[in-house]
Amino acid sequence: MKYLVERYLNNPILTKDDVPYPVETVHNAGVVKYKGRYIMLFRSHLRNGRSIIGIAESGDGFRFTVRPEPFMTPYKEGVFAAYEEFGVEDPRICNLEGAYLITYSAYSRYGVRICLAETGDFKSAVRLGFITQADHRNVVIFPEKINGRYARLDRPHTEHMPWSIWISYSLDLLHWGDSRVIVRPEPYHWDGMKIGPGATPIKTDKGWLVIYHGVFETMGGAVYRLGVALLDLCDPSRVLGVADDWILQPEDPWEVTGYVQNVVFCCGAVPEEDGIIKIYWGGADTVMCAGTAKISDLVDLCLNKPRPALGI
Ligand code: BMA
Repeated sequence: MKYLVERYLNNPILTKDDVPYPVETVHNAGVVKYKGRYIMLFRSHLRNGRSIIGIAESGDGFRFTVRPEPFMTPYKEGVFAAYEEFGVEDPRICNLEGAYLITYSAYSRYGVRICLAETGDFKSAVRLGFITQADHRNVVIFPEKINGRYARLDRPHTEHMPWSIWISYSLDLLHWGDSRVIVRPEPYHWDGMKIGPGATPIKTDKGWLVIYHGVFETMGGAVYRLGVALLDLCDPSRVLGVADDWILQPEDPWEVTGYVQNVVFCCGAVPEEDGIIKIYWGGADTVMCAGTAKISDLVDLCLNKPRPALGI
């Protein structure tokens, strides 16, 4: 059966061999258009197993050139050093009011939390602060204020319910609250074990399109797939539809085997003016891949073939 996401013929688009400094993987990248070019912030494992963030550029969104130096490495001083000593991972980029905001996972002996950084030129980034406590991952910020407030999706961990997608609001991007859960994993479904926001939400005429990852546990280990949900434009805590079908699963050899087998994991997507979206995903936590889809097809899937958002 044909999927709604068409894989780029020359996948993988970026591997460790394209990186001019020693790394073991290239994956889970945020991507954004900046001055007519595509900027990719990608995660790489070093040989000690900890991660850093590199930067690559492209004119067409598929053929990327990696810059000679990493973009972000764990901070060495002060409060940032304490909370990212084990590495920086899975960056998302949001163009908001002319600034480029980067949210990434900071790992340390105290757990994983999300740090907010900002850049205006992609030459360097300034860390603004941690915007979650420990045990949060996958923060994506909406690219505009909604009803006077900034909004974000994230995925706290908890032992008491399956790991779900939450929404929170802020007046200053640093202090967040009014949080509520909006989408839970669906029991015995492809996303039954846990879910998390992927790319920065995409504004469409029918709602905010959210690409998320969902995980299913098998006897052979966890399988990471991608799915879509649609949120109300004026009140994104209102879920208009979560598609029952996944839109992408590990199938290519570099998605099925690698550093972690059976993983497609999305941190970035770029909507184009012609109604096509470029979707980027890490394959098996090892390489970067890309594909395209019609935005209207993804929106229709959410609306026409929904599954319950919060279950019973
Ligand atoms: C998640 C995160 C991702 C990773 C995925 C698959 O928990 O660690 O960064 O891509 O697992 O290993």
